[in-house]
Formats: sequence, C-alpha cells, structure tokens
Amino acid sequence: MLRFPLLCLGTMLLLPGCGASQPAQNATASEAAAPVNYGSATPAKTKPFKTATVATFDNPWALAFLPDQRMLVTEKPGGLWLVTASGSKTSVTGVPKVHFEGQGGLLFVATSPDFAQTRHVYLTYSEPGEGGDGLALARGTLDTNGAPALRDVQVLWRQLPRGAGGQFGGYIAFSPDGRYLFLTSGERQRFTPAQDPDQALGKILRLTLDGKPAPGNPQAGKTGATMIGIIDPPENTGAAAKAAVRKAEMPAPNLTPAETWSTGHRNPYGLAFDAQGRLWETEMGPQGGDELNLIEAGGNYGWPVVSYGKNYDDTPIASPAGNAKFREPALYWTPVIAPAGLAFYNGNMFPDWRGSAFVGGLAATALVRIAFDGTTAREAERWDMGARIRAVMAGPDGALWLLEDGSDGRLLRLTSPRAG
Ligand SMILES: [Ca+2]
Repeated sequence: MLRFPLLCLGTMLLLPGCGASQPAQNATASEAAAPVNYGSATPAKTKPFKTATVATFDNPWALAFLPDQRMLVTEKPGGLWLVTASGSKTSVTGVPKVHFEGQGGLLFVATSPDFAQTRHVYLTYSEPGEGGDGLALARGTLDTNGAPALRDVQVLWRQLPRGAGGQFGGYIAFSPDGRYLFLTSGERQRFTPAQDPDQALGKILRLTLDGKPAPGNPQAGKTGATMIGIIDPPENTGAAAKAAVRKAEMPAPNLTPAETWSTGHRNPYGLAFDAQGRLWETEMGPQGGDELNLIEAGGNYGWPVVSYGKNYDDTPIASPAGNAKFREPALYWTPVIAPAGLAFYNGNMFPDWRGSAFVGGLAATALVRIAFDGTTAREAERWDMGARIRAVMAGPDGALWLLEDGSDGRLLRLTSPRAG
C-alpha cells in the first residue's frame, strides 16, 4: 500500500493550478544562463565518420575497455562478454543472478581505476529479491587465464526499498583521482522518493571503491530530513497533498543518506567526467525535458517538482526557470531524444571533437554531439543512426564505440574517413 499515496502525491503535485507553467525556453530569474531546448534539431545529411559493425549482441547495455583494448559488453538478459577489437566474443561466467524484465536486467559494466593491479570489475543490475527488484552494485575479479570468469563477486551496495518499477539508473563514473565511485540511482517510477533524503532513489551517490558512503559527502554522518532544497508544497496544493508532502519528508528509521551526492533525478542514463574534472549527467525526462546536468555536491536537480517536460497524462509540471531551490539543466530536449550513454571525447582520431561529449538517443535513433563553452552546453551535431543507440564510449584507439539497443543490437566502431 505504500506506493499508492506516493504515486497519488506525484499526480497531485502535477495538477493544473499548482503553480505549474509550460516550459519557458528563455525566461529565467536566476543568475544561471537559461538552458537551451534542442528538440527541433534535425540530423545532419552527411556523417563525418565511417561506421563498421564489430559484433552483435542480445540486448546489449554497456561496454567497458580493458587496458589491452579488449572490451567487456553486458547484455540485459544477463550475458557478459569479453570482446576483441575485431569482434571475437567469449562468454564470461560468474555474473550474479539478474531479473531481466522491462528496463531491468544486467546493466552497466566498468573496470576499476586500479584494474591493472586488482582486475576489479563493477556491474550494476536489477537484483531479484523479496518484495521486488532493486538496483545492485557488485564487484568481482576478472580472471582471463583460462575461460574468462568473474571471481569473488560481492554485492557492495543495494537500492532500498525493493519494489516494482523501471528507471533503475545504474551508470557508474569514477572520480579523476580514482578514489571514488559515482553511481546513478533512478527513482523507479515512484516520483517523490527522488526528493526524500532517506531513500537512495532519484539520487547520484558518491561511494568508496568498496561501496561505502564516501567521506566528505554533503550529508556524511547525518540522518533525517535536512536535505538542501526540500519540497515546499506548492501554494495552491490541497491540504491532503501538503500533508502527503510533509509525510514524505519525515525521516525513515534506520536509513542513512550519507551516500547521497545530488538529489532530484528521474532516470539518469549517463554519467561522465570531462577533462576539467567536472561531472556531467544525462537524464530521461517525462514527456519532454530530457536533461544534461552539471552535477555538483548537494545540488537538487528538481524531479518530480520541476521539469521542462510534462507528465505522461499531459498534466503540467512547474518550470525550473527562476526557482533558486533547483539546479537548471545545462540543456534540455523537448521533444525527447531518450538519452543513453554519455562520453567525453579527448582522442586523436577526431581532433575537432576534442572536448565534446557524445550522447546516444534511443527515441531519436541518433548520435548527438554536445559542444561546451565552459559550463555552457549546446547540441552541436546530430546524426541519424537508424537504430536506438543504447551506449556510447570513446575508445582508447580514438574511435567512438556505440551499442545499438534490441535483440540484435550491434557494436559499432566509428572511425575517421582519413583513418586507415
Ligand atoms: Ca531536472
């Protein structure tokens, strides 16, 4: 019965007359530059790259490079593959049990910053259990001496409470110094937990490499509802909704928010540091309002209180413009692209792309290049890839590597026409 009032609350907050307004692309009272909407961008007619198919997978989700330029590729049903640059695939055993359904399954894979010494590999996945699924973070040791295997697999962190719903998040990025692991935790289609400081849903977490709350986090050592930018019930909201909001703010016993780095995320499906050490995140919005965010400690990014999109039942959501409690996205997409994957490019194969970020578009069936001027971002180019793009990574060879979504999803290598 817990989910019902939370979903009701999410709906009540979105009712007309709750102070909501349609997206105002340029109106803002805040000091930050107004984010730009790139919903009308049209794909470029020609592509400045060659595209080669390297291998095909069953619902691939993520890829990670090993120091020897081989890759690990996850498949959502639970497969993990060791893949050579030429596309030879070997199955890796030892993957924990996952629940493959809807948006759930085996999700992200990342090699540890100290992989050369430890051979540690991190996985995220929807872990089945009593009460439903929860996002889990596990770590194992990759043994490639014989048949490839993950050994000594340990679950380091679990998203609680378990339950129904997609939108797991599950992306990992490591701090440039290699000491901390940042993990996106989606709000599981439950709305208000994204603003609840005592639930690690709708958050970006900062953990040690062992999965513990990292020292120096904004709420280290605290429990209770002291989160920055906590919800004020909108002025016109009915008494029942106000009471529900206050109830949602009540601290839950035995939970600690000490993992939390930032708050108010919906479904974060991309997380990466740029060359200057800034952390960026892409996030799926509702109807409209997909976001690119610059992530800062203690920031509240607004979901489900504010968004440049509207709810799926067409009820409006208040605009973030001019609301000092919430961080504005650096840019947003209406209509959506359904962003998946975020990779900064600093390679040599495409000199013009150095400093750019690349985002895959699921709904847009496109690859998007984002250019930056300091912390101001703009969509610079978009190419129609003819398939839902699930992941994008910059390879150590200077090429861009993409995964398509779906049961015959291809691993693509994008190279310069001038490269051999
Ligand atoms: Ca937001």
